[in-house]
Amino acid sequence: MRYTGLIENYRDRLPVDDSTHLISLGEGNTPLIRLENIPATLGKDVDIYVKYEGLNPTGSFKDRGMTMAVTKAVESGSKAIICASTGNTSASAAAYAARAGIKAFVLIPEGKIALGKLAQAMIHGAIIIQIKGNFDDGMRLVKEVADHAPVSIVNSINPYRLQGQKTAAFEIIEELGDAPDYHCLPVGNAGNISAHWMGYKEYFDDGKATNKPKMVGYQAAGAAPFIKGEMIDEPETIATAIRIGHPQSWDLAHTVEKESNGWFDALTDKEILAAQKLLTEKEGIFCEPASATSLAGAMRDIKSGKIPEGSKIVCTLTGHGLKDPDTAIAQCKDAMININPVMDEVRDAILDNM
Ligand code: AN7
Repeated sequence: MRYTGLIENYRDRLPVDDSTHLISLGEGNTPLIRLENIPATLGKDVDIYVKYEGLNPTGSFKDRGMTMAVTKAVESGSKAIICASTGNTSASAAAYAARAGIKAFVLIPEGKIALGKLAQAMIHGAIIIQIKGNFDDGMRLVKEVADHAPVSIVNSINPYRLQGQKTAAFEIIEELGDAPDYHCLPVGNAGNISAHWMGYKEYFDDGKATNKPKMVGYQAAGAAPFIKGEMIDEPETIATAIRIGHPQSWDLAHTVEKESNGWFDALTDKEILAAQKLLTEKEGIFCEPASATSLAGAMRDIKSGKIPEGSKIVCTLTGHGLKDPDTAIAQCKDAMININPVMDEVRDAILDNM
């Protein structure tokens, strides 16, 4: 049967009924790829899977939440949606609004969103409002303006977003036959880690899994309020997707940490970029910098033994590498060979590099 998106697939577990008109682009059903080469480089006996959310329609996990949020916005008669975004939410909101035939307003931090995401928001026809401030400023403004203009907020404070995003946990349990031992995610607003935990608990409670994973959230060191234990006013990281100092799901995420016996930790930009490159070079999988935070953290905790040998680990790769071509190219300065258009020079280029 033709796959037609996660709402249709998990209709009984989501807040829709037969009369709901679904706004879908075929999101969800993303590959769970077992890493074949990286575990050996760690010298540890572990099973690592990456959930490649970059293969959603707009290239990030946000589509899981956006299909629900926009479906419900349209159902309630809304003609416009609004969000603050570090990039991916704006790309997703723009696409689903286009699909639904409604308007999208997106507030983005000036100069701080990756090129691919900006291109998406622009080409789908969103109204882009650049602010001289960061994501947290944008989020504050979105909450304020929603009381003064006829717009539906589609940030993850919209509960339908987390409902859609919980389906990633369902897919993982179905593929593995049970829940993993550890689930590692990059954390910004902490909506996604909270949504995954909802999904794991729901399947566990219904007897579809015999265990629940420890949830591990990794942040960028310059934007790590969960590690600092308080909000941060000037977050900074090359992983612009998670350049967030005032997480919206602060309380939810702390509950997840406690209930799952998980933890939060932080990675430097250098560690994040190294993990992104390792994944591309050793496994052929290209994710954006923020996404690599999950793998960078898992690798560190596997090496130290905090995640023990014999564990089954899932790392969510939240967004596609093509979202941020500038950062990728900047990591590969020496990768090109320039020649004249003659066979000898091509041959030499090959033989010199075998
Ligand atoms: C690639 O687009 O917040 O912890 O405005 O784009 O659920 O916030 C993006 C977040 C991880 C963090 N990885 O997820 C936005 C936005 C990528 C992301 C996160 C984001 P949450």
